[in-house]
Amino acid sequence: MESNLEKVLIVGIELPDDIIDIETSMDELQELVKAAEGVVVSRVIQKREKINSAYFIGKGKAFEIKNYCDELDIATVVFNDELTGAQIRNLETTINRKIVDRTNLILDIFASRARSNEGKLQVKLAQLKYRLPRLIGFRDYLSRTGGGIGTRGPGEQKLETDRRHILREIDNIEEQLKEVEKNRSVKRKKREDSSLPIVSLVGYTNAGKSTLLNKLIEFKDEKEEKKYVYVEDMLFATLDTSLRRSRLPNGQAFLISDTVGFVSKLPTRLIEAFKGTLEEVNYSDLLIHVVDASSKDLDIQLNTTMEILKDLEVLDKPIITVFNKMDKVDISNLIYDNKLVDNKIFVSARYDIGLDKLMKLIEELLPQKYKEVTLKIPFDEQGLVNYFMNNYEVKNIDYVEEGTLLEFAINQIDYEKYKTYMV
Ligand SMILES: Nc1nc2c(ncn2[C@@H]2O[C@H](COP(=O)(O)OP(=O)(O)OP(=O)(O)O)[C@@H](O)[C@H]2O)c(=O)[nH]1
Ligand SMILES: [Mg+2]
Repeated sequence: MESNLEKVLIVGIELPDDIIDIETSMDELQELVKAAEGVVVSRVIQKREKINSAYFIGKGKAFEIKNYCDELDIATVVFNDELTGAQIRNLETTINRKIVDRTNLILDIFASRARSNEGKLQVKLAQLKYRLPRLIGFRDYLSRTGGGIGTRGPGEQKLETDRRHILREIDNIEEQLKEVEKNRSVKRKKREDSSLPIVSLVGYTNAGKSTLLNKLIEFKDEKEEKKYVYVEDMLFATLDTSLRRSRLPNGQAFLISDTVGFVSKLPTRLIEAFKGTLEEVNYSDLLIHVVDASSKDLDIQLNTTMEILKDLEVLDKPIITVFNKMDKVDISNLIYDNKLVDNKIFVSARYDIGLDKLMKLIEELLPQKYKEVTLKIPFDEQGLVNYFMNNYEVKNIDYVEEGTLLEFAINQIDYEKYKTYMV
């Protein structure tokens, strides 16, 4: 298999005002290359005062890199930051290899992973918008290199390089996305009617969000079917939003959503494009911010997620910060900025540590306004009895002449709807 992987050299520059340690950032870039089905053969880091506007790195360094590529038989050079069209073209001419920047790499991964129609449209839109100002740098290598990293489109479509065509495509996709958006609001409306609270999992990619979702739906009744989501030790395993049902210890049913993970230097264009998918987060009642506690750069992970949440304007919602993978680290060794953390809890999703406590915390923090009621449901409305039995912890059930008496704590929305049944 190894021989099928595209051989890649990664290049980064270290600047005086870097927030992220360059080695850490390059490690992550290496993981991204892996996720794009490439293999990193070597890495080059250049320390600079500022970016070279023509070559990104120094021109001399570019020649050096060309030599490495010849020696090591490398096809593709991936840069740790976003490049301009001119930089791509100059680097390509000098190094004589395919040049891919971090943004394009991420777009490429998303392109090959997107499954839903909406996801594909979102990625395609982001790709076209990325390409538009860089066409000079792109035309050549698309024809020369024959595919691979940086050239993939969603659903195996070859990416267009003609300017007018791209502009038309952008309009076209934006129209289609509006249509999809409309349909989604319909679905959301339906969900609102069902009045179940929504809890959203958010956080850095590979933190364990999907693993946690799979564990939290275990709390459902035995008889209900559990639809597990995809888990993989790889960046961006999840792209599409999934929604599942679970149940709190108090019996209250709720919906839990899993969505795309974040990464540092995530292209803003991509966040823009994914705002539709991430909008789910806007409609949730509680956020669970999952962090990989064993990561070397906890603060970067915490910060990246918090910045994006701020961008999505959802910081007013209650947040539980879940430090996951505690099976790998000692609590006393954790170093992080407490200002980035709310309602923290330490768990291991994989080894079932702390999950009962987490459920209790969700129950506590999920804003819910309940009222103790007794409803009398006429016998010809058995469906309603089933609904309450399925969604609430019914404390008492009694049969009288005119119907079924149910005693339980009802939520605000259902209360308004069914208060005529109150006795
Ligand atoms: N050791 C350990 N590994 C875990 C734990 N939870 C998840 N993992 C592993 O971490 C990797 C990533 O897990 P996922 O659940 O796919 O992570 P995610 O946050 O959904 O990632 P993306 O979908 O890529 O954003 C998998 O290999 C999991 O098995 C844990 O508690 N302990
Ligand atoms: Mg996932």
